[in-house]
Amino acid sequence: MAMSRSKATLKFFNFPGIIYRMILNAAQTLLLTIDVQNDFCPVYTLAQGECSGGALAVQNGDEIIPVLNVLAAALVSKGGWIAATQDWHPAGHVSFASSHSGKKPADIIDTDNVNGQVLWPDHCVQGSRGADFHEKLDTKTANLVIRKGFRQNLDSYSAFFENDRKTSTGLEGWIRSLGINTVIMGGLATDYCVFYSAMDCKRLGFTTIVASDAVRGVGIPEGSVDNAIKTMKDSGIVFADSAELLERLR
Ligand code: VGL
Ligand code: ZN
Repeated sequence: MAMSRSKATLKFFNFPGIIYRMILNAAQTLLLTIDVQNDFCPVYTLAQGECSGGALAVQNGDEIIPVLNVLAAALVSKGGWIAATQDWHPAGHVSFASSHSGKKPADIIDTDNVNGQVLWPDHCVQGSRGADFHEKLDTKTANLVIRKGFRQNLDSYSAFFENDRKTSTGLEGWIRSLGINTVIMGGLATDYCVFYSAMDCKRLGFTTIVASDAVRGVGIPEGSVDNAIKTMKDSGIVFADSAELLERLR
């Protein structure tokens, strides 16, 4: 038991200097929960008590919710910060395959604003049940909800910048004005919204940590989850599981 614990530590805090020293000062730390919405989860409850499957369900996506709730509770109790993003598209959004004749989900097109836009099934339509946060996610503790992808002709994966890579969501300013310097990320999906958010976060100069047991991936195209994880680690983004993070939180 003790052995596997220290192995996990070595595996996740594999950057020189960080492994022994990393302490998370709650007052300067944000938990950023990415897109834990019904449409990204395999099953969700409708208002009438019936169930539906998410339009763009990530396999086992709902398994991360209890992990995120525990992290959020711990962080809040120590004076930390919580923000949650919500994918929030108008009907007929540019990222929907149904908006382009002859196209199907997973096809890739060039749009006015973005080359290489992946097309998706209709999902997270503004005001729909699918766009709601999953009912098990504790959103009471969220200090900020940030919506993205609400422009008709522009998609957004990252919590910081839309897919033209220029249009800000405002999150960076909010973080800086509160003196936050460390962002712990979890949510959906590892290879899209978590990936782009984490890469922007790191590039903006914040210490960026992915809660490794609080993310799940889409896997389109094949290999995208492994590629995303490798690119994040190569960029200096830290991967740590929630147990490790809880231990390091002050
Ligand atoms: C996402 C595809 C389309 C995500 C959002 O949250 O990762 N993926 N829109
Ligand atoms: Zn979307």
